[in-house]
Amino acid sequence: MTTDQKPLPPGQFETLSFDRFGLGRFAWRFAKNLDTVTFRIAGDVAQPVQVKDQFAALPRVEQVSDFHCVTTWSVRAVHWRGVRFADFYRQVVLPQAKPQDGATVVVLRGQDGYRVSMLLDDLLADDVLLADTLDGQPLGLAHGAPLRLVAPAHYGYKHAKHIEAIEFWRDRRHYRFPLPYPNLMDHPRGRVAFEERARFLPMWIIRPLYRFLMPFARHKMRTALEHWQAAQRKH
Ligand SMILES: Nc1nc2c(c(=O)[nH]1)N[C@H]1C(S)=C(S)[C@@H](COP(=O)(O)O)O[C@H]1N2
Ligand SMILES: [Mo]
Repeated sequence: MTTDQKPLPPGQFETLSFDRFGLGRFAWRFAKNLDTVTFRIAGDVAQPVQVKDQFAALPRVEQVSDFHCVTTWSVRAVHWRGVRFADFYRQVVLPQAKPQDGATVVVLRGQDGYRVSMLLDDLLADDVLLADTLDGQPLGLAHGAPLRLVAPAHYGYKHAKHIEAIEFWRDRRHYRFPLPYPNLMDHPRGRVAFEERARFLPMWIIRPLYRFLMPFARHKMRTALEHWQAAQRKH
């Protein structure tokens, strides 16, 4: 088990509860498949692959890591279980999908329509997981069931939840951060240590702006989750 306990990075404050969070426009879009890990590998690959049993065969790891949202809240010591992205890449993507040379822009898509890009090199780091378990429990709707990305060195918005596709592209043409948030609110890497919160915008605008917007997004996510939970109880 790897443990990763560091002082809070620049511009972050600690929150004690780990809540459902995300872009407001996805609050009311609920993933339908919460139980079965299955997703496509696509993009500039020789052979698109639907992953299912291959995933269950990969080695599993546990990890405790801090979680940092770009809107300035952090949760310490989150306990995940899953598969290292690097193992998935080497044991499934390379031999089965056979990405073309230079297919290093990775786009992760969620069942709710969310999408985000990461650089392949960043995903191959030791602490990047495709996680299906949080605190010993399946992820649930709040935290990205059935499978989500965990990349502790990167802001939370890179941690795609409800993964339904992972694409490997040779360029960024196939990717647009979800509207109405233009690509300038995204950063190709989004590293926490370097405050890569956004491109172009200066930190003295972006930090207070995000901190101001955060409670509205959190409230919207919580209301939607409570609504979804009430509907589940009726069925
Ligand atoms: N599918 C999907 N993944 C997503 C999001 C989303 O709205 N939809 N929001 C991102 C953001 S901004 C954050 S901070 C984290 C929140 O993870 P949590 O809900 O487990 O707290 O999920 C990220 N992944
Ligand atoms: Mo976030």
